[in-house]
Amino acid sequence: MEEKNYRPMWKDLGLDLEGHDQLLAVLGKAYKDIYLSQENRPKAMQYLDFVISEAHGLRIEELMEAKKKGNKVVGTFCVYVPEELVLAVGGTCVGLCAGAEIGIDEAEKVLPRNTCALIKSFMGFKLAGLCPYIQASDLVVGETTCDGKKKAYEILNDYKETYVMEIPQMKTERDRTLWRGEVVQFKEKVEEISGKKITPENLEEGIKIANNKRRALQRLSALRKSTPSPISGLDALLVNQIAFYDDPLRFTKSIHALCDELERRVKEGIGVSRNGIARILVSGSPMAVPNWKIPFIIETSGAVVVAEESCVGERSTRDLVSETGDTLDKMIDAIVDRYFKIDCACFTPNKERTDHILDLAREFKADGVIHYSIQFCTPYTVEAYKVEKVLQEKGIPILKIESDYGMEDVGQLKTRIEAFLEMVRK
Ligand code: BJ8
Repeated sequence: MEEKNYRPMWKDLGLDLEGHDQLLAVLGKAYKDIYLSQENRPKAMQYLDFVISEAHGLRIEELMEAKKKGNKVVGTFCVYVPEELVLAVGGTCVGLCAGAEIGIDEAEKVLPRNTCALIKSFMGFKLAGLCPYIQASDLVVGETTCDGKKKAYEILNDYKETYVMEIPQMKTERDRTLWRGEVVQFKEKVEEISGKKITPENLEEGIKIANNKRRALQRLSALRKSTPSPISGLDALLVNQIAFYDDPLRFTKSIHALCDELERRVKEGIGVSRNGIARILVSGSPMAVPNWKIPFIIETSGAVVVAEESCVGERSTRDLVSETGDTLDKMIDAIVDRYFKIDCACFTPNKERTDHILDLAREFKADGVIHYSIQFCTPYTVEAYKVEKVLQEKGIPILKIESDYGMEDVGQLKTRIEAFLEMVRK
């Protein structure tokens, strides 16, 4: 099939064409080396291969078509942004590029060097003109989670207007009231940019679409409890990453098709790994596309990742919005409650998260936990102490690692992870 020429579209979006070509070449090679080299992948992963290959092409074209019809694109960096409200007005929520070491020189002109890689990455993508999603966004939404993001949004705002939602840091009734106010204000913002009113009818629809996507991801997650796991951690991570930018209806259908295949595999005892291989729960900072480094190292060291306690994973999919509300107010309350359960390390105290890690380790029969913090991510790096303590009390082996998006530490990480797996297997 002849390759489509998206260059005119990228030019219209204001991308740096030369830098963008280089980015796609690097990503294509990394994908081939990391993903396509895996053995015994489910056939249904071909859909995900296609989506990733068209992440900057066909998907952007679809968004531009939707925009022509008056539907808005809302770019986000955090799972706190309630996508139901955007879906209610026929809009699309997209996760913005933040997972590659890109435009670092540009980013470091405006940010300290010792800033977390995720923040440097989204700044770098914007400043170097390499993220078509931010260029296509009608609204970019930041949030007051960690200090690094919060302050970086002030700078990002100089280059792309950034609307910031205030996320409370505790979970008292007072904090819930604040959060409800933020959700209502965001609803008004969405109405303003779209020129459409959010009604009980269209919000009900938005809630269903988002919940159905989560249900499909929950089904996938549950299948990974089987021994042997019918899918690799790398592939499951990819599914969770793509959930942030693919068309939600098409994505949901495709993930159910993948789950049908995985169910057949489970029945037949077919897995991506052999029985007896170490099962690892990865916990910590989110891994945005194309941050595949840690699961790649784990899975090429003789183990399989069975779950991710992370925003690109279980944390963003485990809770649904209650569908029982019959008035706008009740629906907003249901949204507020659902998002308020998110146990990001930015919260204090955050016992829910450590409890949840224990539950996951048990449910997924994990032999050990690898706690991953992006270097300079204070919330997750500091909270790792509590996570380690709780797991050690229960006799669950844990390895704490910190890393950025560079490849310089791969050898060192591999040595540490192999030693950990060796210990876990004994
Ligand atoms: S709800 S995890 S998506 S904030 S890695 S930028 S925390 S210094 S990404 Fe997150 Fe929302 Fe929380 Fe989830 Fe800061 Fe840490 Fe960097 Fe982070």
